[in-house]
Amino acid sequence: MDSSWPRDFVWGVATSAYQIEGAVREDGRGASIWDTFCAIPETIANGETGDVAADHYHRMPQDVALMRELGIDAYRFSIAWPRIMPDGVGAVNRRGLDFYKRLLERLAEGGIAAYPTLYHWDLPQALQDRFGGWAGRDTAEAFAEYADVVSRELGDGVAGWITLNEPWVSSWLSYGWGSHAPGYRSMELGMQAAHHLLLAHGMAVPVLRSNSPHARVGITLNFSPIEAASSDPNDIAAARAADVNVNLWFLDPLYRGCYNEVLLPELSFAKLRIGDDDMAIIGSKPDFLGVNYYTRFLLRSGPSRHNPLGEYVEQTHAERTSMGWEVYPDGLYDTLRRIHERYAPGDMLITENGAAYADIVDADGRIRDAQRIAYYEAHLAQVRRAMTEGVPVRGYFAWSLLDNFEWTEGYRQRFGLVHVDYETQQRTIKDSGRWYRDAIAASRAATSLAR
Ligand code: IFM
Repeated sequence: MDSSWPRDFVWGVATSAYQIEGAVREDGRGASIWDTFCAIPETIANGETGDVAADHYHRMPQDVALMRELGIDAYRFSIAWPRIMPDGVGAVNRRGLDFYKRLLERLAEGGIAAYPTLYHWDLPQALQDRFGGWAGRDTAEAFAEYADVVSRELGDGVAGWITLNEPWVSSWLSYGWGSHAPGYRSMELGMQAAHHLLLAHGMAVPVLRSNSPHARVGITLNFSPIEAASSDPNDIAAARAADVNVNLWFLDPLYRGCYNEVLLPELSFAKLRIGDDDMAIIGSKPDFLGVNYYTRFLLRSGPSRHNPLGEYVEQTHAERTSMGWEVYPDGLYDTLRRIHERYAPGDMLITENGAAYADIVDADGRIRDAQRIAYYEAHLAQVRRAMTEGVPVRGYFAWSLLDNFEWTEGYRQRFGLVHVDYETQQRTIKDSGRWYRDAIAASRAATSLAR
């Protein structure tokens, strides 16, 4: 890998609470919508849940030690809202806060900068029951209250706050397609949930800035180039609408103060409830934009059982990860250029990028995951290419530190740089983890030589 990275480039790893913590009924944590969703039969592969996950809640010191072994600069994790406020609003659970205080202390001891995400999809069930979750405006108000509590208590130890992770997933996919918790299937609700998530972000930004003045504040969005599967005008139109929905829906209000006028068929802005000041609240610019990138999609128009935008078709002969996602590193470069040219958001962080493969533990205990190394090498080369052309990417967080609960895919998809044996909870650094460690070390050595 090219080792000429800027001296202050941030090398990190990322995780999220529900995917690794487990301990869902411990120390006063309330229920989340993912606990409820996982309990619905045939929703999650093999009927799995996040009840135990990678048991990080009990193994946090060991996991921070692993981060130190990898030599990372920064750790992106998420805070479980139901641990802090079991009812979503009101009473604060000290034991939940203490867990994250201990985590921040360990990170500080190891010289690792903390990048907590406030919302990575585990909404307190109480807010779903009371307000309809993100379909209700009150959930945005509740989020601002939660952001206030957390940033007052933890703000000193944080380098960068991320308000939301991939709001496209927690709105359109969760309320529109029904694929994620809470599992609703109404595109109107998806649009309303998306708006309330943006509003929640906008309300939280000034709160975080005031309680945690040394930290930077950002938001993380997911991006995937979406191309028409053929030159058929219907496919082209479907891909255009899907591209706006997936890639631009959140950027337009954040950086231009309005929604994109290209809507999905059968939706109308007339049905969207927007308060008078909402767009101004949403438009208070974040300090950085978090970019999550994995793959691209080819879309054919027409009905699909799983996807209201059309039907995703496979690119023939393409290399794929075990998620079935095409390995398409150029898409990361294209995405970064496009965002930079269209919105000029300033600093960007790659807050997730990585690949799931069916890892094999060899007889000697090693995991020789050469494909994952190749994935990282190819994608980092595209990040570097974009940077060389002036796109201000300031850091990169590999997804993920550990194998973890991959939502509806359960534990069968392994994204970690570190292998987790779920029977014993034993951690083993994969070859990709060693490669990442060496790549970080090489980039540091190159910059110190250049000084
Ligand atoms: O595991 C997820 C993560 O929670 C959000 N971004 C995509 C990852 C891989 O699917």
